Parts: sequence; structure tokens; C-alpha cells
Amino acid sequence: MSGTIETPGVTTEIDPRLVPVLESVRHRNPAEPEFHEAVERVLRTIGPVINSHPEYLEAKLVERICEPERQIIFRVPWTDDRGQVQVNRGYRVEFNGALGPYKGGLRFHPSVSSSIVKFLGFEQVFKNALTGLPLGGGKGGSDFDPKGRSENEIMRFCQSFMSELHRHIGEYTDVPAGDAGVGERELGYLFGQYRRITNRYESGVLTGKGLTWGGAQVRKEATGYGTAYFAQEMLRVQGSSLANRTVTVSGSGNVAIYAIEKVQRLGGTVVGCSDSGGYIHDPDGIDLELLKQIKEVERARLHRYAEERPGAKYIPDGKVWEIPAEVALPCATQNELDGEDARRLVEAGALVVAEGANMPCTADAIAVLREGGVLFGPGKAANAGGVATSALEMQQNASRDSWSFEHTESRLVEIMKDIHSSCYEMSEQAGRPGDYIVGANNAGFARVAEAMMAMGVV
Ligand code: NDP
Ligand code: 2IT
Repeated sequence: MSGTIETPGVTTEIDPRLVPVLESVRHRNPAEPEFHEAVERVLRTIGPVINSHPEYLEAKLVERICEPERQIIFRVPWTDDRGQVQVNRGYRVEFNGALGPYKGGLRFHPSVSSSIVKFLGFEQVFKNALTGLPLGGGKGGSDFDPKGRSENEIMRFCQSFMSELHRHIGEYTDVPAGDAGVGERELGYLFGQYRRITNRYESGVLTGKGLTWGGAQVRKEATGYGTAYFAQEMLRVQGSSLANRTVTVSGSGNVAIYAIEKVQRLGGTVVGCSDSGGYIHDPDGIDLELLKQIKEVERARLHRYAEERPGAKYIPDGKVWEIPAEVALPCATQNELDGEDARRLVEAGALVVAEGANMPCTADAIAVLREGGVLFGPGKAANAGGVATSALEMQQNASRDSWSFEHTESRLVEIMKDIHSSCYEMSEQAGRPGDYIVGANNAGFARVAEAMMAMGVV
């Protein structure tokens, strides 16, 4: 039976008892390749936890974990600046609430579909469990494309989106945040509309808010910082560190910018970053103030960077993995680093790849990295600093408190170290020391499973 499902590059043998579960997920969720892929990767690696808890099979726990608790799909009509009516689709998948209110970001990107939202929601369940904080897992978004839209169009879209979403969320129910295409600006419009409709200043309903209206210090920086800290921990176990390392980062959005900032502060040199149009090669190291000015203030395209910075080159249509590096941090989008990119990294002598984005490495890439002896930090562990700091924001909102940057960052560092050690210890217990995929999937799965078992068949 175990030979009936084959994805190139996914080398771990699936437990034969889980094959029917995977087949059923594929059958019941047709044409959702990203969701199938995310489920398959987890099912292929949770043998250790299933072997020590055979009662999970009897309780149909894996089947239940693969089925979202609730999926909401809605129409988002809005009027553009020319007076034309536009229709987009909105999603919120409330995947698993065993550990706390559903928690996870909203993504606005033309590629958003049921498959994308479900893969992200599924990953979020285990990521949130790994933080050790009381968070269920969910995800949402829309196929709305913010590129080229005016400020007013963004506002009207967000208001229309929240006009439906508001009835499904709440401080104790479901707490959205940002993801690709959704940052502090969009969260402001979303929160404004929520407050207007409900007549409640319910700070804990959204995270990633602005600092003057209930947001938390470090949330903006948290995902990127956390990814850099996770990579640092992976290197530390090998008796090494990020200091003096050459690093490449994909993307130039929220996660990428703050991963670059923290790598630089830890002594590494980031020589490249990218957007969907191409990449920058800056052998002297990225000028972060210039990058922030272009991406955060002007919201311009990345090629502007090379126009302003002597010595830097913009390579259109290329991938940042063409630059040799010791550490690679994919921080852009799913399936952006493939087998060929991985081979290039192995040949260049890369030591570590840590995922700032969700599922940016293809299964093929992971197999090549594993074979080439490159340490691999999967997104659900390496990028969990964002959602963990969202939980710290919820904690501050609930107690009407606000913590300093230093205190919040020290909590983030502690959480990333704990996630790293839970994953590492679980990888050892599973007999695959340093296999952070096995570690993260089993540690995350075990926490959700235990809570679900305690609550009975619900
Ligand atoms: P942003 O929208 O802020 O930035 C995304 C960046 O990735 C942009 O620079 C975008 O370029 C670039 N990009 C998109 N597609 C490609 C591609 N095919 N090749 C190269 N670059 C590309 O999103 P975030 O930084 O918030 O999110 C990035 C990733 O991190 C996503 O996978 C997200 O799910 C994940 N993540 C985000 C968290 C958060 O707190 N924000 C938390 C945990 C994970 P362009 O402008 O051209 O589209
Ligand atoms: O993928 C992610 O973890 C996020 N987009 C952040 C979710 C959150 O609720 O902060």
C-alpha cells in the first residue's frame, strides 16, 4: 500500500495505515495541489508519534486533523476609482481550535484559492502548537491584487471584506492578522470597519495592529527576526553562528526586511534579496535603510534599489539563489526554491536553509538539501516568531498593558529557542537527529492530538 502514493523528493516512507487518509484528502479536496502537498508532507513524517499512540488511529485523529472545522467563502464586491464594480472572493478557514481561538493571517494575492488557504491553515495548526501558546490554527484572504491599487481602493476593499468577515471572528473565536499583501495599513482599515459594525473596541480581534491603536512592539519585526534567530540556533548546535556568514534572502516584504535586519545585527552579510520581478545582488551587503525607504515608504519596485546604490545590480527574471551563500532564507512565497536552486546551494557549500515563508522549498529541493548535508529549518518552526508575537499582542490587549521593545524581543528569543529545542529533541527521539522536519511535525502534531483526545469526539 505504501508504494501507491509517490511525490518525487519526499523520501520519508509513509506509514501504510495513513495511506487511506491521504487518499481520502485528495479525493475529497479535488484540484487543491498545495493542500494535498502540505498534508502529505506531514503524514509522511508522523510515524513516530502514531507508533507511540496507536489509540490516535482508533479515534480517527489524523482524519479529523486533516478536515477543517469550518470553511467560509464569500463574495467581496467593491467599486474601483473609475466607478467600476469589482468582485473578489474572500476566504477564512477555521482549521483547528483545540488549543485556542483560530489564529492565522490574511493573504491578499491573486493566487489565493481554497487550496492555498487550506494549505496555509493546515500548516498554521502545527506551527501555532509549536509556540506552546494557546492558539488554534486558521487562515484567510482574498484573490484581490493590491498591486497598483490606490489607497482608497485598498480601503474600500478592506471595508467590504470585513463587512462579511466580522460575523465569523472575535477575541475568543478567531483572530486574524497579516500575511502577504496585508500589513499594518490593511489591518487598520479592517479594524476600523470591524469597530464600526460591532460598536466594540475589541483590540484582541486582530493582531499586527499599529502601535498607537493596540499593536505590540516587535510584531512587525517578529517573523523575520524569529527566522534569523532560528537559523542562529541551528548553527549554534553545529558549534557555529551567523557571524561573518554570507546570506541570501528571497522577497523584500515584511518577513524578508526584518530577517535581513536581524542577520545583519548578528554579524552576517546579506548579499541579495528579491521580488517577483527579479533580484538584487549587492556584494557589499544590503543597505537596509535604502531598502526600507523603497519598499515600506515608497512601496516601489525593487529595481529602484540598484538605481540608487553603487555596486549593486538588479537581475530581472532571475532567482536570488543564483548567488553563492552559506545561509539561505526563503522569505517570499510557496514553492519558490526548487531542486535546481537547491543543487546550486549545495554546490556553493551552503550550511543552512531556514524557511521564513510558508512551504517555500519544494519537496524536491528538500530532498536535494538533505542529501547534500544542508541543515533545513521548516517554516512551521522557523517562521513561528510572527504568530508567537501575535499571541503576546493578544496577551497585552487582554490585560490592557503594553510592553517595551526589549522585553517583548526577549520573550520572542526565548520562544524561538524553545521551538528549536522541542524540534531538535523530537528529532533525536525519532532517531533522526537534526531532521527538523520530523522534529517539527511530530512535536506540533503531538500537542494538537493530545488536546483533541482530551476533548472527545468534537
Ligand atoms: P509581503 O507581501 O510583505 O512580501 C512578499 C514578498 O515576496 C514581496 O517582496 C513579493 O514581491 C515577494 N514575492 C512574491 N512572490 C515571489 C516570487 N515568486 N519570487 C520572488 N519574490 C516573490 O509578505 P510577507 O513578507 O508578510 O510574507 C512572505 C511569506 O512569509 C509568505 O509565505 C507568508 O505566508 C509568510 N509568513 C508571513 C508572516 C507574517 O507575519 N507576515 C508570518 C509567517 C510567515 P512582489 O512585491 O513582487 O509580489
Ligand atoms: O503565517 C503566519 O504565521 C502568519 N501569517 C502570521 C499569523 C498571525 O496570526 O500572526
